[in-house]
Amino acid sequence: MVIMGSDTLSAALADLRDRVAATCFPLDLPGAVQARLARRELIEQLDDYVLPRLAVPRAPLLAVVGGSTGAGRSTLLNALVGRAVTAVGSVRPTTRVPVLVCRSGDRHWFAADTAIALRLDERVPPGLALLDVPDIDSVSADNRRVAVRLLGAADLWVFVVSAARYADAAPWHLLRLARDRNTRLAIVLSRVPAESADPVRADFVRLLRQAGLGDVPLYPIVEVEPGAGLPERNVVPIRTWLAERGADPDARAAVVRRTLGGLLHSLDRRVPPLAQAVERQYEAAGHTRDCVDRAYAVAARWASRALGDGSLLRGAAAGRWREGDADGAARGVRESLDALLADAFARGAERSWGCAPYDGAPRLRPAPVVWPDAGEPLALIAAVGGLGTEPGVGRDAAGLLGTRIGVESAARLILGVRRGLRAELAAALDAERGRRAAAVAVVPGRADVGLIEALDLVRRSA
Ligand SMILES: Nc1nc2c(ncn2[C@@H]2O[C@H](COP(=O)(O)OP(=O)(O)O)[C@@H](O)[C@H]2O)c(=O)[nH]1
Ligand SMILES: [Mg+2]
Repeated sequence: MVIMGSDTLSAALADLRDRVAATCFPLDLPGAVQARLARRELIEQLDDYVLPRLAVPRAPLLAVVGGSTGAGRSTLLNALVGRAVTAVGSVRPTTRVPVLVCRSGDRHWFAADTAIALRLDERVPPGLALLDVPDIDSVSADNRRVAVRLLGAADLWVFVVSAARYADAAPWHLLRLARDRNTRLAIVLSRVPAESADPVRADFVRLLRQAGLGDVPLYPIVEVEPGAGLPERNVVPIRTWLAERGADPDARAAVVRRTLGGLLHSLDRRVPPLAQAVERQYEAAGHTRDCVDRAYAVAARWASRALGDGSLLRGAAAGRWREGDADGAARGVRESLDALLADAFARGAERSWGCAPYDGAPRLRPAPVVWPDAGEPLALIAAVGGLGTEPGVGRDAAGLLGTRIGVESAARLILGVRRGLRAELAAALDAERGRRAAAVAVVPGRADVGLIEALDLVRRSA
């Protein structure tokens, strides 16, 4: 039961809407595409229909005249009003800008919107506003989208299907949607050839029953000569059906209750899968983060050990040192540091391969790093040589530096350079870890979303 104008319900729905808007499904997991679509539809319906309708329960009923290209929607709308308020055309798509027709006294209910042309006419039945929308099967995707959105914003639908094309898929998809949402609906079978009116109608009714729409009011309109107006005997019943719906506040409230109730009811079906999709994203993001964190932590530990065990002083650096070329040896150390970092990157990449499949590939090569050496090649050489505790090049360099600037100053300098090297290594690996996990950083936490709690609140308020 929908309590019209209930502030609690409006507040609960606004909260649900914001929570739905806060979801995102950036990871290409199974079901993510559907979740993105369902999210958008839900937000649009809440924004376009449910929330505005609850805010102004006494506004006129919005009746949309929808249907496929050339079905004769605009022709029908003009016949309903009794005047050419909207363009009829054989060039498709005929209805580009939606046209809203209402009585002048009802104009204030409709916000000025440049995307909709407003026509005032006192012949519109009281309590109603009629809306001519683009074709649901328009060649233009934008038009199709506008049409479906406007159908979603309406209290009731007059859905026009032409006798020539009633078997097409496009109208049935929307008719089933209306059925599932319990939208108040009348169906017009237009342009029925007079000579085959009975079999065409019978076949259409059979399809309606099959689609679970057997009890929807059906209004056939016979095909007329080009330029001739639609027969009043066909139009009057449609006008009457509409007029009855808008006639008085109770009748209007009944329509709104039904359409709004149908939409609210559909939330029970639509919100839980969204919550599950959020959960799947959350779990996948957590798994990715853990795996990437572990991979780069292992790589960082390995690099840190290699930095201090003298292994960087083997090879080219040692050779140049033995030739008495300290600057050359320091250059060799820097080359070894580059190789060490590249190796650490490769280790991190290897361990995290496949655990962040939604992100870009891991980088095997780090960006170039400027290694600290405090302007003193001896300090750099000693810093990667274990502070003189191991025999060899590093110890020699530390000893030489000690005799030059004093043992204490040398130790301080070497320690500082070593700290700097460690920090550079850690920062480079950490940046790569962050880059690898960046794609999942936007996935909201499970508790932040609270869709089911918000849905429960809507249920309790409705
Ligand atoms: N001969 C004939 N033409 C019609 C009939 N109904 C609509 N049309 C024409 O079909 C074309 C499309 O009609 P329109 O109302 O613009 O269709 P819409 O695209 O659904 O709005 C126009 O040229 C109309 O004049 C009819 O009963 N007989
Ligand atoms: Mg039209």
